[in-house]
Amino acid sequence: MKIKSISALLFSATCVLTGCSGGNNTQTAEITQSKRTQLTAETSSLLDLLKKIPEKGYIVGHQDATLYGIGWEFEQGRSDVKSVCGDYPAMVAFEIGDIERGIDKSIDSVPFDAIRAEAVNQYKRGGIVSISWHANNPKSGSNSWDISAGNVVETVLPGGVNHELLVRNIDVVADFLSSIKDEKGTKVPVLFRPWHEHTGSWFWWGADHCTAGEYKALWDMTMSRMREKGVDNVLYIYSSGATTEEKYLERFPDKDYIDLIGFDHYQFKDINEDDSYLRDMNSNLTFLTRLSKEMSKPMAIAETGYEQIKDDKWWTGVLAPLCENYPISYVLLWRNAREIPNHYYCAYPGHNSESDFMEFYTMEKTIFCEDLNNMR
Ligand code: BMA
Repeated sequence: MKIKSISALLFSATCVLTGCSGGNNTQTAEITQSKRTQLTAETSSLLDLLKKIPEKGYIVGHQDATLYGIGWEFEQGRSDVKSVCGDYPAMVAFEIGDIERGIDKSIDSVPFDAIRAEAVNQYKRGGIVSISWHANNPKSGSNSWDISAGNVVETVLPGGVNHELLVRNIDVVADFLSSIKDEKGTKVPVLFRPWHEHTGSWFWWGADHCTAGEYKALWDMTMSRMREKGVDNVLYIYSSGATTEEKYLERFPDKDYIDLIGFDHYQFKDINEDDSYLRDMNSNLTFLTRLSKEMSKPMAIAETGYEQIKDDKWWTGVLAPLCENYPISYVLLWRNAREIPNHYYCAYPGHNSESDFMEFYTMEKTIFCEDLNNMR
């Protein structure tokens, strides 16, 4: 049991989408509803919760936390985070790349049925679920990192030769998101993060491979499909790579589509030799803090980590000070791959940073699953 003094917060489920921000709420809600499906009550409450989180601290999330970890996979109830500190991450995130191929397993060799089941388990234990989609390249048929086919985005927009194919792929994603339900039939609210890291150019939807207008149109077609499919249990995250405010805003889609704003960024080198991680994080978090207030949208570090965590005090020495300085709702740590040597981002039993992770866990501001339940 974690010793923390989190008092209960009252979370109102009355605000729908942008409705909590003051100003002309009625008008905002009308505009929003014309472009979005009305959210389920649970999904609307989740957005309200995410808005209030920074008053108490920040949620700690881990990619694929309950599916596999270092030296294990698919063991009911297991998670590297839990093995270290005794509790689950308050957010468990999943990846559905390859779902559009109509096959059983994801790009990371995880059965989609297991993703659905673990998303439901996370919801039932009072946690939050996030999903990313490394969409395959519809022009080449290869994966999202295939940037050899030139401008693919223009070919998937209405009138383009690959339009029907991407529509079909989005429909598959929409059906999967809608299918995540508990035993009572309640749809599990999901934070969905498509078309991410687009300010970089490593994905076919990245900055060098399409214009800002085409990127925004990609969101238009995605959202119009989601609406036509009646997807009502999803909040959408706009998440760039580390960038400038100007570039962040240049490709920002219609604001009514976006519920949370964030960015993805990783540490690659020892902070004492190269402090660019800290500088990039601070500059991105600074402009996001301003945008978050202006847009009334919660903000997040949507992916981060230091592969292998080659710093025994990284949790309390690097990550926590960054997260505490800005009103983020959550930070998501990338996966502890069981199939790629040394591709891990979270402490596990026996890792050098284990005791520091434990300290991180007991910090006042970090919110794990039990903390989140105490706040509801
Ligand atoms: C990347 C790596 C890959 C993985 C992909 C999607 O960052 O972890 O191994 O396939 O994410 O989860």
